[in-house]
Amino acid sequence: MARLVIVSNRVAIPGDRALKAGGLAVALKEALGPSGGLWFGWSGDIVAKPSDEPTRASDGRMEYATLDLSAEEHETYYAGFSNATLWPLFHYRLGLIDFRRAQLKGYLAVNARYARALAGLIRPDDTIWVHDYHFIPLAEMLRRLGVRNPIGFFLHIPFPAPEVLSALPGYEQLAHALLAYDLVGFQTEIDRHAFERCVIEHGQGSLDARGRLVSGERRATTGVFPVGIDVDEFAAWAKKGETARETRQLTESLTGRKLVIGVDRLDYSKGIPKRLEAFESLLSTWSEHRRKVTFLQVTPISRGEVAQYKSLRKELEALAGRINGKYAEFDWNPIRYLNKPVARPTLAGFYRHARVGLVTPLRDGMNLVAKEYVAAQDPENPGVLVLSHLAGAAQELDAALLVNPFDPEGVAEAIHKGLVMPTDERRDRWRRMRTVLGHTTQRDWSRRFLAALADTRTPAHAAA
Ligand code: ADQ
Repeated sequence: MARLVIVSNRVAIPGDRALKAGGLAVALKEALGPSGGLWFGWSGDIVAKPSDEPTRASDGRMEYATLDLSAEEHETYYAGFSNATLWPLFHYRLGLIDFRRAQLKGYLAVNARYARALAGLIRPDDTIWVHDYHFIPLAEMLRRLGVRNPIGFFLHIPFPAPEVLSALPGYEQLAHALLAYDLVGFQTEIDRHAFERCVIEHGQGSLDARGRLVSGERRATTGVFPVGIDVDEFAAWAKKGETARETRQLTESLTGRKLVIGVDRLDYSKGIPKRLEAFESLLSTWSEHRRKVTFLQVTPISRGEVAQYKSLRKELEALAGRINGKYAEFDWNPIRYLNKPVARPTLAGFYRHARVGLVTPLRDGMNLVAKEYVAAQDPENPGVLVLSHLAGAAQELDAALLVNPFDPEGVAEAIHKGLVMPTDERRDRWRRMRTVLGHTTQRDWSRRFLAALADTRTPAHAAA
């Protein structure tokens, strides 16, 4: 069987504790799952003189190859261009972009170094699957080094509309670089369409009769592959977690109060300040919930070295403190704000106990927390998902209470509705969402993507 080679910024080497709270790591582990393969990316280490020779490791059928970064590469490629330019740009936050030419140069140089190291590891029958915005130019560089294997790209975050993308200096090259992949996959049709528009409207390519984007020798198929979760596993964790020690401690501490839960990496795309404002608005408008409801927001620190993330952390600490100061009683604190990761099976138990799951990103590729919250519910007594219509997950989970995350009063109204919703309506909404989750599990996601990638190389497809 052909070997699968996965490329992503971070590689979840067994025992690496730094990778606990991230959607991509969770999604990829399953893709490589039983058949194994090679996982290539950054080791997570910053060293004075990084070697161009990858460090190899293996675990059963899984092989790992990682490269270290220099401090300058980490600053320009990772913290700079990837996370202070592409991340805000792709999440429609033009005001947060901090573009520097030196960072773009560093991004291209790291991609080139990765391409050279990876080209040395590739076997003729390998299939290569590249993940996310850190590696947009990788296929173009691999092709220049003579790699002819099928190469697919999946974007876990949104793809911006052309009007937004064009704020990036050199955006044309970036969009064109994606055409060097055989398959470019997106979370939603909105993202796929935005990419197609960028390529066509800015003159980098055109559509052929098979719907592929064509530019010179390049022919890229596009597709929509919403990332899913392992629903049964998560449901089993939640059931078990219901009686786990941490869940018991949590429920005992609530002394009968209803729980509202939010779980996110500390990231400005997740809309956490507006969410806290929404909870404040709930307490001020529906005073009957005071002392009756507790909001638990679990937010592990992420990208702590990037300036915008540092200031967000300060903002949230101040906001949670202010709201608690305003409403807390000697025996009740409205908001419990945690900065540490919680093991996913424990989170599952917490979700199951929460009457409302609050998932209100200002923009999100998919948002796996929304899906996990649904999977974790007790079918007889399910909680209510309040979901931003700007998360990719809203394209599938339309039986949630959909909200606009920029409207704290509207979100407060939805939380109130969730807190008082009759059991029948909760069950009905939950059943509809649970059915949808069953259609796009994590396994389906990788299978569908890899089948579509293989398809791009069949003679029927290759013939224009
Ligand atoms: P993320 O932005 O990291 O992922 P998300 O999809 O919500 O966001 O996934 C987060 C994952 O980390 C979930 O599995 C969650 O359980 C876990 N997690 C979050 N907070 C945690 C905590 N406090 N403790 C432990 N685990 C925690 C990116 C994109 C998303 C896309 C995914 C997958 O930004 O839009 O859904 O990739 O494609």
